[in-house]
Amino acid sequence: MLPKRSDFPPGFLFGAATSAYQIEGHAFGGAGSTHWDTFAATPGNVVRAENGARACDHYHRWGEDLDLLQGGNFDVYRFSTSWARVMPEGRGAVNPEGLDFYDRLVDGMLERGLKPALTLYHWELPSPLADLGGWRNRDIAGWFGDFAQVVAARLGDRLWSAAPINEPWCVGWLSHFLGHHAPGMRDIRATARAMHHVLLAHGTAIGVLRSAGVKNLGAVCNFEYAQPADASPEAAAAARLYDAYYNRFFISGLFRGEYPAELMPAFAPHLPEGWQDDFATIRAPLDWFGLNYYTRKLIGPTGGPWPAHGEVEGPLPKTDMGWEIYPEGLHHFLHMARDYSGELPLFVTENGMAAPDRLAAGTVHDADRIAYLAAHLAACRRAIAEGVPLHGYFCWSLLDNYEWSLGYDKRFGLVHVDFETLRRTPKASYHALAAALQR
Ligand code: IFM
Repeated sequence: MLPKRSDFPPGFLFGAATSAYQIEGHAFGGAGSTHWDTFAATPGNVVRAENGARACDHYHRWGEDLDLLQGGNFDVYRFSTSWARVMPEGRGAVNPEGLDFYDRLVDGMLERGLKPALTLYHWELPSPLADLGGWRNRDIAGWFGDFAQVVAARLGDRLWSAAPINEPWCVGWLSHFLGHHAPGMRDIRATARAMHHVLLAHGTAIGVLRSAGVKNLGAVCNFEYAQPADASPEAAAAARLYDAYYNRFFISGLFRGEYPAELMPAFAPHLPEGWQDDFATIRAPLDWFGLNYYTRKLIGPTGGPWPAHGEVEGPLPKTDMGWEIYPEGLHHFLHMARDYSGELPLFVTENGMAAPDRLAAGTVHDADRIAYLAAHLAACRRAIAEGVPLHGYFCWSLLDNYEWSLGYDKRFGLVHVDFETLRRTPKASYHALAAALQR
């Protein structure tokens, strides 16, 4: 059973989240090439080499999608701008059609009583910037600042909130060390640089947005609970290291101006020269902090080169991603975030599950998703009761969409999308939330 709106403190906000490349349809409206287009076009990277060319065709169906948010009784819509739609080359010329699209979208939210919560960058790096080294190149902080300036000038007066970059860990580690996401690199020097530059770009953009008068600025990081795979000291050390580069690197940089000590022996030699001096920019004051949370991992030692650890399959029920369902992890990270950010308002900016949803007789009975959301909302309520300043919760995601290297198979939506006809069908979870969130 989902808790009701009235079970949360007055003013607590409920939202749903999406991202540009995952839903818009990047073939439309003059958007430039991104590193996801070329990554997907390279065999072996993405299931069936699927890409975001059409996705959910949100570019043309945005009105219907905003109606769904309004009909679901949501307060806030967390969306993102595609850098390559706004600036097809990543620098220089602006695509007026792209900016017009986001302008209409923001006005459409306001007309429906939805608060626009912008993320500037959710992973579709313009290809010409990837050619220059992308996140490995320190200049990206300036390029990103210029992009932030363009978006702020056009949308800034109507945004409810803005965050520069979604999930720095994915931009850095997942994409440059594990190679699972574009640009598909597997190199420790590239990783260390990307992880640092993503924070430098974040801080630069916060400065630009603040000067442009944009209000309510935050950061969004993703967290995964790292549980030792067994009771050995080796497993404890392995989980602690995983926790350091996954869960503490970015939040520690943002709020304490330092990186976790246990990472430094392996990582420091690969960080760009003078990295310590960048914390003045990185620590730009924030108005809120957002946590994306889905699962836990059991971590044990493997031997071999650093970090010499790996995942062990866990015993808990799993989502369609193979991710264990572990709401206690969200409770843990809400407390951890408060330890770093003090009394800053916190938001769960993403939480949800992929399920093997089937459309039958016009409905999707996703009882598993309702149970997942209920368990995680209960973890939120517990943290609030313990004094954690949690101010809102966003479901991932409004729509079934492009799940990156897993293509269109993994359905995270509250609303089912038929990727042939693009027909939207609200699932049982959507209806349950709409009822729970009635004002
Ligand atoms: O789909 C992604 C999203 O782009 C970022 N956070 C996690 C989601 C599920 O994997």
